Amino acid sequence: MKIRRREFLKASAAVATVTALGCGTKLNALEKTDKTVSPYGKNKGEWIPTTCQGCTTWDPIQVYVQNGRAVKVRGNEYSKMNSGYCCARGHLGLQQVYDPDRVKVPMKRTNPKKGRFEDPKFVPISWDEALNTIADNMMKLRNNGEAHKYVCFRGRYTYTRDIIYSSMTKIFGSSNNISHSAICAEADKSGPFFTEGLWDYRDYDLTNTKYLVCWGADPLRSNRQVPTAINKIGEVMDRATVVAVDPTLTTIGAKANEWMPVKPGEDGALAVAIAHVILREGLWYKEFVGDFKDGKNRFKLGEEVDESTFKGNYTHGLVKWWNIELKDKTPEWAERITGVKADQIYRVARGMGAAAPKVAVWLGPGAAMHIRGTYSSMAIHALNGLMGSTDNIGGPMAKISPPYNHTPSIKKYQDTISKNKPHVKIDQRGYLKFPALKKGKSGGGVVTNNAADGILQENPMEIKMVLGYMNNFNFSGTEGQRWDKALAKVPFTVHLSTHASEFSMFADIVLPAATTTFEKWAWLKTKANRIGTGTLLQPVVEPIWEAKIDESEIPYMIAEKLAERGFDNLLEYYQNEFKDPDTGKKPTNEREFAEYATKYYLAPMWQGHDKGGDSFKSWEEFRKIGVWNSDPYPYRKRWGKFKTKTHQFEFYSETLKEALAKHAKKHNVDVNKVLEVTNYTARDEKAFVPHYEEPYRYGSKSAYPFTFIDSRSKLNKEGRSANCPWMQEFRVIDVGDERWDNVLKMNPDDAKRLGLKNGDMVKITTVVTSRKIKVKLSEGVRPGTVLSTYGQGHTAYGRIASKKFGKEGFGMNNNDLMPADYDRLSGSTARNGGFVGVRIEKV
Ligand SMILES: Nc1nc2c(c(=O)[nH]1)N[C@H]1C(S)=C(S)[C@@H](COP(=O)(O)OP(=O)(O)OC[C@H]3O[C@@H](n4cnc5c(=O)[nH]c(N)nc54)[C@H](O)[C@@H]3O)O[C@H]1N2
Ligand SMILES: Nc1nc2c(c(=O)[nH]1)N[C@H]1C(S)=C(S)[C@@H](COP(=O)(O)OP(=O)(O)OC[C@H]3O[C@@H](n4cnc5c(=O)[nH]c(N)nc54)[C@H](O)[C@@H]3O)O[C@H]1N2
Ligand SMILES: [Mo]
Repeated sequence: MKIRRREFLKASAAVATVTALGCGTKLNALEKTDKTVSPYGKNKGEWIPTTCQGCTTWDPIQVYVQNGRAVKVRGNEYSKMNSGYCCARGHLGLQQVYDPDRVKVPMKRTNPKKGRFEDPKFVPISWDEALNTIADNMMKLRNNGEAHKYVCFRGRYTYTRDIIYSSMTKIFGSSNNISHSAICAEADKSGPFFTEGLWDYRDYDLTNTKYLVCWGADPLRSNRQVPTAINKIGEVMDRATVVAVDPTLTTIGAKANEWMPVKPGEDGALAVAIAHVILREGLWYKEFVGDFKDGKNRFKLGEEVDESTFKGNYTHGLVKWWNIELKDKTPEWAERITGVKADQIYRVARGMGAAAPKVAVWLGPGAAMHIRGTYSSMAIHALNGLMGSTDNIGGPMAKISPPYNHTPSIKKYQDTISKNKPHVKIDQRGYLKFPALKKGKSGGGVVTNNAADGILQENPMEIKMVLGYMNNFNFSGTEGQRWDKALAKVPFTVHLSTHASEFSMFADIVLPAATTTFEKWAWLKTKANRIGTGTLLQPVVEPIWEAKIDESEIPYMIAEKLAERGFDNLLEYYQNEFKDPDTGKKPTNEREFAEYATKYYLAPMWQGHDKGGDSFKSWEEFRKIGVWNSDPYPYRKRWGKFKTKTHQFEFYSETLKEALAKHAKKHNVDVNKVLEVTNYTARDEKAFVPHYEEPYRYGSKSAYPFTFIDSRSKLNKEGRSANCPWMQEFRVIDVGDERWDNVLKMNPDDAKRLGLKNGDMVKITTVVTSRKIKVKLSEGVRPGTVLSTYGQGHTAYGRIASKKFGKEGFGMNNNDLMPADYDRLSGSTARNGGFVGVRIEKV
């Protein structure tokens, strides 16, 4: 392993040729700066604020820049949401921006054949040729009445996203803007929404919590406030009890007072058993939940309770929930299902009750992103309702939004094509099978991963042009093979990317995108520590080679080319609506546009607002600080004002009931029919309360005896860090993982039974396909399960990520093995919850 690494470092330092794209031209991205820059510490430099996008913490950071070169990263000292820290992923950014394998100039495909292992035979072209080709293709669609056959795919993004994603798509004449959100973590939001009307990730009051339950999330590794969690965990451990609910040993699990190694997908059973104990033992937080009118607890094993005896305070439907679901759900029952011991369930439930309301149940996608995930998500989050901890001291809470300008209306710029575009989307959201009930609306959410099937089926329309940015769906979506087929079918695809990733390999044109964080104008909203922030991204270095900003410069340049061809609505919109807020000047080129647009969105932060928190005198001042902090979130802000149907915390979800009824009515069926075609087991009233559903599983237990677990690395920047040597070198910081490799972790007891030892190669098979991978024995996975950390198995991206570019990567991409299916109530792609059965054979 070491030899290979040394060889690589030597090779990449000497000459960086753009072999990644098969272009053959010699371009050395590092040449100029390497000669002029002294090592960090000797030369005077400057700390410039920007924002890390290594994960969804969106950490305000600073980059140390010497002679135009970024050399060091740290947390932004002015940020109150991260306590001035950043994590390991922040540092990896340096190897992304200076990666010799970056796409450096626009590229054109010369091999018309498209396939995963088909060499695109990219050749470099000028920006002018690239943009002319794109504009010609777009105008052809418009002229043929086919503008709606254009689709924009968005992966990771910032809040300047609407410029390319929404406004450009819609003004052009298509409804097809498809985000990555449903391969991310939508089911993590659906539980909080159907209980308390919050379609969002929560903040957690770690400074005051006395009982922290990390459920299918590892806040020290991933989720959305990593630096704060790392910074605070010491004092949390001193003050609070910490519980990890995860079938694998995570970092938080290793530190926790209790590890509940739940069987994958059985979380609902654990949650309702905890709720059962809390109710039977009268441990709920009365001030929030309410109480029996005479103060006498009637929750007795197996007994129905008369609803009229209970009065809810800020909650609705507690007795209904008991009667419909909880009354028989004892810890002993749950032990048989979850594999977690009954006495541990009692202990945790009682501990939570004693700490209430300072209890934070930190729900993550691990417990929610599976085929019946919305109900797990509801059951787990409902515990925050019982504890009265939601929006309360020591608990989970909503956020304060920073002051900002909204995206300007496109109305004035819409011609008849734009106005009359069909309002159906290629991901089939809102179809009977895909309720995707974001914020309670049928088809309100995205079904990202199903867009591949939509394209293949030409339903609801044929797709003739794809523009994707910062996305890599044939790598990041389960059963990505479908994306390969879909993309091979699309006649014209453009990818805005820093690297020749798996998606780029299907593109007709690849445009060199500016690296987020380092080369980009944009902004983000984040939260942690009860502080909402608005945080700036600015170019801390000049773009490498010919890179341009995906969410501002490139759409502007496309708009110019469309205007040359007689369609100037988009350019007019960009120029009239994104003037410099300081001078009122219209942008005259893409660079000005990128800065003005960012200034425009952030103007209230530096021009004045009445939101409390920080204020700045000028744009220049804001650029130096880089982050706006709110005042602390006021506790109990939403009590009595939840955005549910009853404005209460709903243990019986009137909100879900209404949403399901509307979706059913739209399709002339009843709610039970919806539940049947969407693969949930609940019928009738049960569908409206948080409850346990047996996990849906692909592959019988006899043919596929193991359950597959997908987890993420501390060093994953979603799918974007595998080409960084540091990511490969330090992989050992994830429990059981190996450097420069990808291993299948297996419990030693199972390995013994199969006669396997460390390093043996096995064939792993699911209902989709087989792969070969090395086995690693690890006590950190429960017997009966196997685990592979997501992020390896790139066949493209660069010379590090893919061991042999265009051919094979380290180990396997988990998504190749996992069947594409969904938690259809939220539209989410299933990747957790043990829905994939696997067979392991020695090879
Ligand atoms: N099995 C499995 N699958 C997963 C996950 C998992 O845990 N397990 N995680 C899921 C989650 S939570 C998410 S959010 C999605 C993310 O999935 P996607 O939204 O598809 O994002 P990435 O996989 O990070 O790929 C982004 C692509 O953008 C390009 N790129 C990289 N850096 C930049 C840049 O700075 N600018 C631009 N314009 N382009 C860039 C590269 O081509 C890169 O491949 O993946 C999901 N997929
Ligand atoms: N290091 C790092 N941090 C990140 C990202 C990243 O790529 N890298 N990406 C960001 C993004 S986009 C997202 S969406 C978040 C997601 O971040 P998290 O909320 O932390 O989610 P995952 O990292 O996917 O972790 C899922 C956990 O669930 C466990 N799990 C799997 N199946 C089950 C189950 O059935 N029940 C239970 N209880 N647990 C199960 C897995 O073992 C794993 O530990 O992280 C963000 N932060
Ligand atoms: Mo995500």
